[in-house]
Amino acid sequence: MLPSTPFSSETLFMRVTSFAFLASLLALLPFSSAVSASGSIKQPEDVLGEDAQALNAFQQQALDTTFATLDAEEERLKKRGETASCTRQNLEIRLDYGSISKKDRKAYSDAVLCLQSKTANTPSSHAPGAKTRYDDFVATHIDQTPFIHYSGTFLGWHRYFTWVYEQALRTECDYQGPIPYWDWPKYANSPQDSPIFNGDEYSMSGNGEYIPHAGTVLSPLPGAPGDPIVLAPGLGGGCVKTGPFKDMQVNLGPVALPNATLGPSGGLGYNPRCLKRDFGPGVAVKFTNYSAVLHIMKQQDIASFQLELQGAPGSGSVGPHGGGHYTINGDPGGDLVWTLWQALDPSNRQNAISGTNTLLNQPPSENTTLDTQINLGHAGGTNISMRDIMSTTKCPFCYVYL
Ligand SMILES: [Cu+2]
Repeated sequence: MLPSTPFSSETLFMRVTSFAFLASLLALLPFSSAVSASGSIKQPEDVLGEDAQALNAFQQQALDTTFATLDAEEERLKKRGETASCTRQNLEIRLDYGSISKKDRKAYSDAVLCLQSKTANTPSSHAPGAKTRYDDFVATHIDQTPFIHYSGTFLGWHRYFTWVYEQALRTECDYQGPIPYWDWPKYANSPQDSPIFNGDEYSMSGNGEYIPHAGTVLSPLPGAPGDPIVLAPGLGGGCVKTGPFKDMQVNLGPVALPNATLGPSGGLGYNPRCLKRDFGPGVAVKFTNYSAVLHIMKQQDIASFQLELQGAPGSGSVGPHGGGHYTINGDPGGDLVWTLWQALDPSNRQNAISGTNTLLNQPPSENTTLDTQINLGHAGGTNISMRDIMSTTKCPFCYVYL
């Protein structure tokens, strides 16, 4: 249950073979524990049941609170003769990919293909590899990676990034259906069989072709404690040959891929190749299962919430965000869990921010505040302050996750 985005990383252990793809997934991700690529690993049934229910209860509570807040605000403005801009009537509902119709799934991937067919706004002097509108988003993510991960802007930036990407799908490529997200834990046992990744014409394409390979070893972040994290190999590894993105050409990167060299111009150069994927239950089952996501939801302050989401350096965990990354080799985001978490205690959490403006505060930088400005470069959007992106039901946003 988390939205996802396109991106990259550098110092991060995130390895992003297919940033490209991520963007499309802007709204999806899950996982949990394992070792081989056998596909037989399961979350323990009893634990799954209990934790899934607890997570469900959180989600219901969050929704109730959000609706009550919306209604109260509408009432308040009405008394003053004003009209609320975000109400139950125009609220956008983001849905699990498997819950939207096949027609909408197809329309969604068509819209992503459409973005990939339009010319980039990014000047080639800035990122020679950015050829398409889709690449604009990937390039921005590569560019800003040192400031938007393990930083105070992490959650807000990815929320805005996801939203602007969706606006592009709607306004530039005429997508009219609901915005889908990837329900991480729901498909953690077997992401390759999920409606998102099963490779049929309604999916976001399937796994890469199977190439026997070892797992990925992630070195600790620079300056961070701990041993390398070993990720189980997935069931793919080669080029994606099924579904809507079977002929997709990835232009940018790679960035911070453990077993590959950095792409030209720091990942911003032109480096055309096929879209590769390597997912399987190993990583997903370990890091995006119901227990893992519930663990995040139980964090009481924003610092621990976002740290656990990304995986605390030295903890041996990549967190659900990292698990989603490694499951799809893309950016899973985390807006869904953040949105839920905020709604569980709005008075304390709505405007809570923790961290500085650089990755793990390297180099040292100022604390992120509500006044901190973010932007998405050539991807789109405007300069916007953190203050204006803290709520998903205040302008410019008006959405919830179901
Ligand atoms: Cu990211």
